[in-house]
Amino acid sequence: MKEKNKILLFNPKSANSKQRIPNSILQVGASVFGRFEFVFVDGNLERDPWSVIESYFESGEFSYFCCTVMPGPQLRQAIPFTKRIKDNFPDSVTIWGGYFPSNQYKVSIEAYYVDYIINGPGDVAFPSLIECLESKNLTELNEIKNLIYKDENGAIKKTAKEPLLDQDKLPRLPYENLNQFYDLKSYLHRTFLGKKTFSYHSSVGCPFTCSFCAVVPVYEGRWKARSASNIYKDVSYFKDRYQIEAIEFHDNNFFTSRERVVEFSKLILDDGISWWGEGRIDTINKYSDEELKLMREAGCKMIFLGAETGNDDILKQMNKGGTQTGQMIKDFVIRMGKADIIPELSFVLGMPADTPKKVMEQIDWDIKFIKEIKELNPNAEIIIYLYSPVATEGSELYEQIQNAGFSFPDKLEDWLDPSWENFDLRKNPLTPWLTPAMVDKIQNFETVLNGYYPTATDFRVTGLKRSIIKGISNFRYKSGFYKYPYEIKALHKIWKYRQPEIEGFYSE
Ligand code: B12
Ligand code: SF4
Repeated sequence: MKEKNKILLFNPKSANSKQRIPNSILQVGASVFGRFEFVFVDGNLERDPWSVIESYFESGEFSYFCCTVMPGPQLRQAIPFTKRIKDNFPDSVTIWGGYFPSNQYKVSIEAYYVDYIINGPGDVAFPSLIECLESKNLTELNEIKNLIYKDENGAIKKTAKEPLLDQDKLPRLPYENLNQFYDLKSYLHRTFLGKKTFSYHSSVGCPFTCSFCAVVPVYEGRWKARSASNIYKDVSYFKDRYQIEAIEFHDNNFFTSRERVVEFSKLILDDGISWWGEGRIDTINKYSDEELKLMREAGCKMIFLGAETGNDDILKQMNKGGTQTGQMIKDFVIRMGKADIIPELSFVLGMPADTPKKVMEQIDWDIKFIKEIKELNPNAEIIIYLYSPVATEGSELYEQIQNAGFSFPDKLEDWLDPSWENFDLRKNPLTPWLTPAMVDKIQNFETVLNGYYPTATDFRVTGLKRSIIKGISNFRYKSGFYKYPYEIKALHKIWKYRQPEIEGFYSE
């Protein structure tokens, strides 16, 4: 009889083009490499992933359907496929991991078709769970850290969190193994940074506890990183084997340790590789001008930064920790201009306030601030999100949003509703304090802004097209008349203006 303990690791579709290496399932694969047999199915590269999954399970060799889940579009495959597995192969075990089930764990584990959730890092939790299930000794489940499950009485159990592991001691990602399923070259795309861009995740968590951020409930202000020399080893492997020209670092906060960034910059200085990462303004503002210069010479072309707002009171309310102020954002974009590194600033508009008038005033204030930033550094890229609350229970902001009448769906399938998907994309808030007029104002301003300042990183809108859009948006931008910007929208549509806030990072 065939052994029936194989594992299927599934990455639901999250991108229509420029698919990235599915680091989440790759790292989960690393954790069981050599111990259990596993296969990868990448929804980003399969035309019909369900038929691939089904044929694996029909072979009778698979027991474990394991799925990584981010909020938003990934749910479109994660939910129905997991349900079908449970319905069609009732003996199978379904395991979810990633930010969605870690944060929305109640609604996820309540679904009859999700058996287990790995809450945060799965490097030890996942192999321990499989071993426990294989040994059929379920009494030991509660000793596995980072696990969420229902006990025999149907009560939800959330086990203790494991301390973050030494990232240098984790097993190497099984790239060659993934390559047997999907040619690694299909993950190395042309971006603003270079012809073949490699995606890498070099640290876990974040030392800050911003009240609106999904990383906080999972990592609780902890951060641990791979050393610069270890990152460089992997980069060199991809440079030698695949001639990569660029890297996008997927860390929540790549620049947390200045020493690590400086050391990495020195290592990669002569490789001619461009790179991008996410950081905090108040952290990077502590870097010296020489260090910024070194980073730029070493290939750091652009940094994504959560500016959120220039209003110091709201910054406090967001509990960003650290020392960021509106003035610091202004000083910082000037420094970045001098260092020739593009600051990509994300703003969150539409925070709750006591009265609708105050909400609107704050929106107007933020719009004015963003315009000032653009004047100080026209190359600064601006990304505007509508505030979508994350349930960081216990925070003041969480109480405020609950009091304002907001709540998440109480059934997993309800997350498939288009309005919730848009909520995850931070495009259509279901937040009761934002009126349609407010949402329109923010979105219309964004259209006019993108018209007046076409994004520097979009290689599809260049030359004459750029000047035309800019010319047409000029009056609106300067006069503050943002309503009904249909003519700009039409041009963006024709020339396929990208939306970095939906499509992912700068470099789509
Ligand atoms: C790469 C990435 C993407 C890629 C696609 C990734 C893919 N899978 O194909 C793209 C750019 C398409 C993307 C899009 C979006 N993303 Co995204 N993305 C990331 C990013 C930067 C890295 C993910 C990653 O590879 N991590 C590396 C791996 C190793 O870490 P990990 O996923 O945490 O995995 C570990 C554990 O979580 C666990 N685990 C994870 N999955 C599984 C599965 C199983 C079975 C098990 C056992 C364990 C397990 O074990 C792993 C190893 O320890 C994360 C932030 C981050 N740093 O993680 C955001 C992040 C996940 N994305 C996020 C969001 C919101 C989105 C969007 C929905 C919206 C947006 N505005 O960006 C869009 C959706 C658009 C779309 N079309 O789908 C948020 C989620 C927030 C939340 N509320 O939960 C994050 C956390 C960013 C953030 N800080 O806001 N994303
Ligand atoms: S600094 Fe960024 S990643 Fe860290 S908690 Fe704040 S928003 Fe989240």
